[in-house]
Amino acid sequence: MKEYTFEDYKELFEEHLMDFIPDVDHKSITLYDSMKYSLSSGGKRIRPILLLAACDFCGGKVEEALPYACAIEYIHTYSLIHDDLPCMDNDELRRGRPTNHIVYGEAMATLAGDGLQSAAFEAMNRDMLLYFDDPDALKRRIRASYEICKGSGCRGIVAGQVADMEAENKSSSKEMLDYIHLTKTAALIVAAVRAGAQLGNPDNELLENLTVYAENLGLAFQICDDILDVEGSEEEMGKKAGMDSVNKKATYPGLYGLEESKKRLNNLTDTAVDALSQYYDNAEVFTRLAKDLAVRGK
Ligand code: GRG
Repeated sequence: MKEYTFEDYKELFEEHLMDFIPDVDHKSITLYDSMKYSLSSGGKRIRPILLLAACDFCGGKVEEALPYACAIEYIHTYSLIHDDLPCMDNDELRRGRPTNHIVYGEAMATLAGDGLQSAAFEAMNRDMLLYFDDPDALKRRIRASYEICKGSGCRGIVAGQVADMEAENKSSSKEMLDYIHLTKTAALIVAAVRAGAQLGNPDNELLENLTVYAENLGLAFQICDDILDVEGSEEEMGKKAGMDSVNKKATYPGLYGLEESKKRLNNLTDTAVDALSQYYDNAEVFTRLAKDLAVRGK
């Protein structure tokens, strides 16, 4: 059986990135081009890598998780396109390139986001249709799809985006800041890990440990993004730095200061790594990702 490294998951994912984007009628080719523009502009692919790794970790078949890995990256990419729109964060740079609406206009960018979101659900449903005569395999896929629907919905990133918008120009409580980070960022990371796990055969303890890992990683991920927005460069982030303070966002450095934010980033990383410590070297992909992230935010 093949042992995958972080790079192997990424390479496999990149090979299949466009597999579940439906062939559109030539008359709608601008929609296709606009979706492809954002998808293929080189994100870090953290969520699909986590999904493939969690499936593998829980004894599932990595190649069979590809429709779900693509679905989560399509949803993530749609959320970035919409987040960058003038009516939201009004950003002009993403993944090191002009944002979708700068290239294709606001209306097309909105529709590219919509198209990516529905392509995600189409990919998962098309896969489930193949397993009607295998109830166990079908159940695993329904569970995985449910995790992704939940993380991307109005208790997940959409709620996070609303809370993030409404917290602009206000002083937020610590509780509110945690809520924003848990929904805006951690929800899709938790969805990636849990969906991948569901495609394998995890026992309750393993699923719980992976969830603790993902929640802590998700919070650490957002704190790292907040720190880089203050201290990082445009080149490092692929987007304009300093925008949180321009937009008067609720952020960790804003509420706790940089030093405290870095401490919290380290504590969250330790908690994430500890959650999987009993699995030793087998959890290397997960622990390396968490540790590399903490280094980025240092
Ligand atoms: C539902 C419109 C809508 C938005 C949801 C995801 C989101 C909320 C907003 C996007 C902006 C943002 C700062 C989100 C926080 C999560 C985050 C740090 C996203 C960037 O993810 P990376 O670093 O990006 O994985 P790449 O480009 O590498 O894929």
